[in-house]
Amino acid sequence: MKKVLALVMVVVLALSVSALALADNITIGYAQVGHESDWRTANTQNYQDVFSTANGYDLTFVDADNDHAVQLEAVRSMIEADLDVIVIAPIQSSGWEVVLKEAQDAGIPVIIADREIDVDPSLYTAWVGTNTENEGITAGNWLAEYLDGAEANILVIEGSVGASAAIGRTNGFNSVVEANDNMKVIDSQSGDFTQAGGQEVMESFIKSYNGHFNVVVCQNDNEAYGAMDAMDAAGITYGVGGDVILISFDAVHDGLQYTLDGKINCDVECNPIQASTVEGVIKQILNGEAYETSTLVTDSAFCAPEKESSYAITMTQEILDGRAY
Ligand code: GZL
Repeated sequence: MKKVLALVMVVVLALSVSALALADNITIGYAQVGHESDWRTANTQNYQDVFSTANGYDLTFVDADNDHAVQLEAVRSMIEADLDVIVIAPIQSSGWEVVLKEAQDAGIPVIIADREIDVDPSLYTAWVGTNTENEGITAGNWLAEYLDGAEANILVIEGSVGASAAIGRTNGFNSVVEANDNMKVIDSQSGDFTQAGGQEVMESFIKSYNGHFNVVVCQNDNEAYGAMDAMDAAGITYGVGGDVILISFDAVHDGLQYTLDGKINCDVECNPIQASTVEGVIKQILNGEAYETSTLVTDSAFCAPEKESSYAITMTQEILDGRAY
């Protein structure tokens, strides 16, 4: 009987200690875009690693499955729960004014992460993300240099409609196309940042333009994997020595493996490992310290080991082996 009592006492003590620990943990909400790509998977894992209970956080994570209405609802439930901080990776750049005002009225700091939104910056506390317009410019500059004046009929498989990452890459890339008379975008459609979407759009492009295009730009690696499947099925060669130049974005592991293998000619990086940067800003905000309202996560670009470039790093096995994601 005494042993049972002692065991019960130990369990009660352990539960109360863990409850106290949780009571001291910072409560964070992360309203995530979804699970549409390898990039997103790496970004989610990074947040779960950094904002762990062991690190002093109580993370409320919601995967909004690329549905803006679901994401708004998730943010509202985080406001209702009176979390210490809310982080949002916005699926789309519009439709945020009302819910951000609700968070502000509730006195909850909001950090916009990864992508951007079209609201007055006074409606949120801080932003941490990448410059996707610059990524588009890098892709365009790499292509212009690689073409060296040769004619380019370009097909673009865009990211999710309304996502700032798609808008930015499109605007950046097109600004370079407009400055180069030998480059022309003959069509662009959204592949929704997914492999299935990339394959579906590429199949449609092949039906419409087979034999009349020599460049395909995919706005993320998963779309590129789908486009490769579609071109393989149609007997269209791509990459180094192929009929089609293939450009991608994200530079996740498999995308860089394809770049090293010469299947992808150029892969422009977009770094998903952002959680520690967000954590630093959160700590400053909660401690009442000065903080940056806008923090850029830097990225690079990689090209196949065929031709040196001033806009991209030539891929090597060593670079691939050293990648975090
Ligand atoms: C970019 C990020 C994009 C990635 C895609 O910052 O928002 O969303 O490029 C992901 O892979 O789906």
